Amino acid sequence: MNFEQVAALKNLLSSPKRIAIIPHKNPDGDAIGSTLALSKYLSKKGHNTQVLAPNDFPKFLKWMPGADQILNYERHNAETKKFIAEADVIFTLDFNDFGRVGHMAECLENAKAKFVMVDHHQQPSGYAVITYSDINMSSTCEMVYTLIDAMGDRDLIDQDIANCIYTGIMTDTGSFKFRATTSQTHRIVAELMDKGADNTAIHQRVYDTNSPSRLHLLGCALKNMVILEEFNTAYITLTQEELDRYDYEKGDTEGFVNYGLTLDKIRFAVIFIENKEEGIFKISFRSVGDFSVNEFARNYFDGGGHTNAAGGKSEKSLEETIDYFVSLLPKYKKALTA
Ligand SMILES: [Mn+2]
Repeated sequence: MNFEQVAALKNLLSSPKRIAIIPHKNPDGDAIGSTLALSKYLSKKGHNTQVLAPNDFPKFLKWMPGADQILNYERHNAETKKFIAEADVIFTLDFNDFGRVGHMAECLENAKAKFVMVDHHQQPSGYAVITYSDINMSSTCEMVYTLIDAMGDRDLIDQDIANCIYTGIMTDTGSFKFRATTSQTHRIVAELMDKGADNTAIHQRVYDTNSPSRLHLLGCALKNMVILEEFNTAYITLTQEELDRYDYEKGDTEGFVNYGLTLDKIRFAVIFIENKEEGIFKISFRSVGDFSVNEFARNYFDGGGHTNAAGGKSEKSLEETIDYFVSLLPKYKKALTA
C-alpha cells in the first residue's frame, strides 16, 4: 500500500463504520481467510463488520474462526441485501470485477457505500475509491497482513487473525511453492506463527479431510486425463454424470487440475468440469513458467486470473469444448515447448 492509500483508508475509517466484506463467488481459502481476517481486525478497531459471501464455501474451510458468522447471498438473501444497502464501506477481497460475484453484482452496483478493493489479480476494474491491487502478491491474505501492518496495527493480529491469514497464504501458494511466494511471504508466515498460527493443524484441516468418495472422484479424474505430449499439455474432464456417481460435494475437485503439472515436462494443465445446472463447463487452467493462462482464459474462455492460474468457462458441449481447446494449442506450441 502506498502512502496516499494508507492516508485515504485511515481517513475513511476515522469513525465507526458499517462495513460489508465480500469475497468472490465459490470462495477459496484465500477469499475466506482474507475476509475473516479483515473482518476481525476492523471489528477490533470499533467497526460493525459483516462478511457476505455470494454463495456457500467448502467444508474444509468451515473450521476457520468466524466462518460460522458468514452470511451468504443464496441462503441469507434478504439479510445480505439489507447489509449491503446500508453499508458505509464495502471491501471487496480476492477479486477485482463485479463479474466475479454472480447474482450479487446487482446489489454491489446499486450500493451507496464507498468501495475498497484488496486484490492480487490482473486488470482491476475501477469501482473502488481505494484500489489496493498488486499482482505480485502471493495472496490477498498477504495483502491483508500488509494492510494491517501499513495501518500500524500489527499488534492487533491475534491467533484467529493469524490462522486466517496463514490459511489463505498456504492455499494460494500451493503450500509456499508457487512463484509469487517471496522471502517476504515467509517472513510474514513466520510472524503469523509467532502470533499463534497453528501450521500443522491448518494443513491437516484443509488438506487431510478427504472422503472416500472424493478420492474415488480423483481416481476417475486421473483416469480421464489426456496427455498431449506434442504441446506439453495435460487435460482432465469430469462430466456431471461422473460427479454424481461419486457423490460430488462443493470443493471436491479443488486441486485436481494441479495433478497434470506433476507429470514430467508438462507445462500446461487444464480441467473441464461440467455444471449441468448452469449449462456450462467450468475450466481451470494452470501453467509453469511464462505461458500466461490468464491471457489464454481471457482470449478464449471468458475468464482470467493470474499468469500461472486462471479460470474460465464454456457453454459448448464437452466434445466441442475439447475440440476448440485442442485447436488453439498449435498457436502456442512454441511457448509451450521452448
Ligand atoms: Mn487469491
